Amino acid sequence: MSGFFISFEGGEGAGKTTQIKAVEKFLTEKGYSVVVTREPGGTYGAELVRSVILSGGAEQYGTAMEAILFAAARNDHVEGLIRPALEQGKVVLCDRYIDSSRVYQGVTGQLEPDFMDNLERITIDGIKPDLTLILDIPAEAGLARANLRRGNEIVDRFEKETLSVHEQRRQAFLRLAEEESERCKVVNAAQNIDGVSKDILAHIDVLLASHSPKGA
Ligand code: T5A
Repeated sequence: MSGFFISFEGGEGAGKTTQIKAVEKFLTEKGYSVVVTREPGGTYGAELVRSVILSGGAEQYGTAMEAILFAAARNDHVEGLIRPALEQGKVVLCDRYIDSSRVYQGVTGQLEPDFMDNLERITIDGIKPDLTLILDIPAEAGLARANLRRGNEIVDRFEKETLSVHEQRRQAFLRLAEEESERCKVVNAAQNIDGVSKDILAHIDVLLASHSPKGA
């Protein structure tokens, strides 16, 4: 692998999509070849699975089935887009990845750690992010942003859950960051957009200093 892989994680409305655009601009201006993608989704098949999951179409089959669907979408995404891009020396910026499954399905979905670990291992087959930026914001503030952005559109499968569930997810992301502190960096996402970007770019500068992909 000669490229590198950055994932963006956090609760609803934390600002991941907004910040990915800023990072894409920053890296492109430096001459990197950048691929921006998202989960669930990113490939044709995974986008189909995305619409089934986020519409709530799989909820009736239970959390384990949803986790398997996320994994199926992720495997298609890894093999169809992420791994080939990394092999070509590109930088992949992904809006959510394994940590969202760990938190949403594993922690608040209450699935067995062994089940989640095995599913993840088989699904990603070694493709782990070099850097994961966890955008941290109180759940209420993130949901308020997500509500503003959504306007009249219907609230999705996961956004509709209670404030307490969203706050548990926030705490779970923070625990993950402690457990994998080399890979995961927490950024205060409650600041204004420029403040968040500044903190994110500081982490990316550290990554760039230690990693120079082919074709950059
Ligand atoms: N999921 C996903 C799982 O359960 N398991 C998994 O394995 C995976 C991969 C995906 C859902 O699926 C779940 C998690 C999610 O519930 P999604 O539509 O992709 O659904 O949802 P999110 O990733 O949560 O996307 P959001 O759009 O809600 O949040 P973002 O991308 O974090 O926020 P963004 O950038 O769109 O910003 C939201 C609004 O806030 C403003 C923006 O302009 C925008 O209007 N904003 C700010 N305002 C003030 N200050 C700032 N610093 C701001 N930054 C952004």
